[in-house]
Amino acid sequence: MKTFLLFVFSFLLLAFTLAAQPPPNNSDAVYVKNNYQKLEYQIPMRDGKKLFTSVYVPKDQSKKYPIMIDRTPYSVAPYGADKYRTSLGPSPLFLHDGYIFVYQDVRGRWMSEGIFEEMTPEKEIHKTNNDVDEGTDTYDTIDWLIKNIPNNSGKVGVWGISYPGFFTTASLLSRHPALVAASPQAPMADLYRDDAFHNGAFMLAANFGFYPGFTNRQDDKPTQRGGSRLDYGTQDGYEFYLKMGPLKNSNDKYYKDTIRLWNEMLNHPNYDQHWKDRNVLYHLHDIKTAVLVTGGWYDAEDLYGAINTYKTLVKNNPSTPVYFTMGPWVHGGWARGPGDHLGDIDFGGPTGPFYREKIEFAFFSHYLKGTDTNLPKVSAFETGVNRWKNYNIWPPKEAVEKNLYFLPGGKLSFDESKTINNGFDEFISDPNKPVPFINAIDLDMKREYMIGDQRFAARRPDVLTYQTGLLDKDITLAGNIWANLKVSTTGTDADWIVKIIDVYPDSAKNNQWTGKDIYMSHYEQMVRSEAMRGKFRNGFDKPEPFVPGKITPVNFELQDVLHTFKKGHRIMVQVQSTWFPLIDRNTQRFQDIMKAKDTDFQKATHRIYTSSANPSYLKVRVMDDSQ
Ligand code: PG9
Repeated sequence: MKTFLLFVFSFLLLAFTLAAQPPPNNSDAVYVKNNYQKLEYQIPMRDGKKLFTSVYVPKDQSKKYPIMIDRTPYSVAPYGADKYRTSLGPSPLFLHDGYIFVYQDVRGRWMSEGIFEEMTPEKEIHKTNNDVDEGTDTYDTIDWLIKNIPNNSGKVGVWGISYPGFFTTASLLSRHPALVAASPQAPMADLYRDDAFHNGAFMLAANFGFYPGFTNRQDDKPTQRGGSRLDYGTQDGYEFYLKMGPLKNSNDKYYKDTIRLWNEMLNHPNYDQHWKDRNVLYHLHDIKTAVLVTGGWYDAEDLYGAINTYKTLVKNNPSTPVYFTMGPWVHGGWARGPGDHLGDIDFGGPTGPFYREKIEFAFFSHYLKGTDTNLPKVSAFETGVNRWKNYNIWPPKEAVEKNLYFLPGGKLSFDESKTINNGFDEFISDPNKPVPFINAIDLDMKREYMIGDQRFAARRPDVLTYQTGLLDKDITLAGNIWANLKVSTTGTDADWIVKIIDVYPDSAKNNQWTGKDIYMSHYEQMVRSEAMRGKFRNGFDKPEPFVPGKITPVNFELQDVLHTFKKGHRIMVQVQSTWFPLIDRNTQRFQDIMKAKDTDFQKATHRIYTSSANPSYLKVRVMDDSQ
């Protein structure tokens, strides 16, 4: 017994000693504690709701500091004035340069009062104090901070990545005069086209996995309790979602209608008012704040948001300074780490530190502290050749629109004359044997799918492949891409997935990041990919059936690229009709797929036409020095 008590005492002594020690040897964490004081407030909004706000003020009170705000639905933890974050600001450069850092739980999330609404609909007209949205909450927050936090310079910046990126974009709608700089990064812009659906196809794995963790609260009661994660019972997402069957089983078998935001996805498969209310792009006018929009070419979540937030701001606010950075990054990949590769692909060196210092830090220092800058309006990383390019506008005006035609025999050419009469290719699409979206076992939306080798798909009979001959010079695509297909199906609905691929020469050598048993020789690297649910071809708010066998145009946009296909490479396009479990399966019948039953899923024979009368092609923007 004595031995046991001695053991317990020793264990407790060790545990106490460890807990009392300063944070692990993270110099930033130590710097935060030594140089900043943490304060916590419940800031009152105009409708009386209070938002929980952590404020970190420099201990050196000999000068004034700008305020940097991050408004988030993901918690401002750690809670408690004696518990500190281990770093502050978009990067440690800000921490060491000295700012007042403000972190706020947005309305309805974690320790803030109110009810959370997905991508809070913007009201535009605010008649009473109850007409609140993210613009008014940001206005009230900034106004309170300026008046109550000592030693602030009266200048405010806002930044955020992903959902906080949306709240940053929404902060612009406060139009508060102190808000001089904002950086929405990977911002959701139109939830229907960002995280929820892609041209009407539902982003299954990403959303099914996201909402239980996000749903730690569905009422007006502040809490520090976190969300949950479903025990899938397997690591094989393809198998799990195939076994789950129709989407209605997500509630019948797992969520039991307990997750409001998940049900909002299932109940709104078309682009209806629910989604139009959650498109902040409609409101980006009369903006005076300088903006730096940041995104990643390989962002699987909010690529649409970054590109279209930039394009909309520039279009609607011609005299406002709007900057744009697109790097070879996954969702939020610029915020930390080297950013020197993704999957098997080498970017020729670190890209993250360059962005954090020469773009992001330079932007905020200029507008908040008056430092000089010669920051170009657009900084875009050119993949394929791994170099940064600067432009005045995106996409660059030099890029010329050209068509890449799908030709018989699996050929691809800029030369339309090569199309022939009555050309078409066909395949049988079976939703019960869907094409995997990645050649890997994973439960979620494994982000490497955006750049991975596509040979696993090319060799399936339900994937059509078209490719150019060996390029005799570099071809650079700069800007968005449109798929213009002529199709037919024996069904009454179909999904069309188009993938643009950079085919390496057989002589290509492995690099330091090439995975085990992978060969870069003849590697088929994904450059850009997108899905289109065919029934939405004439509008996401007006689904229409296909007439079986009738040749029908299906045109849709793929997100922008800046990619060079080098001399000796080939350009490849793959077309398929399932992409699982990245997107849900189409029953290939005209119906509300969210309410489908097992027996609704049917095989269908799909055709892509490659004839002179019904050409299928990609419309791309080619940089004139590479034509
Ligand atoms: N892209 C993240 C997200 C995923 C799913 C739903 C809503 C948002 C994010 O923006 O945080």
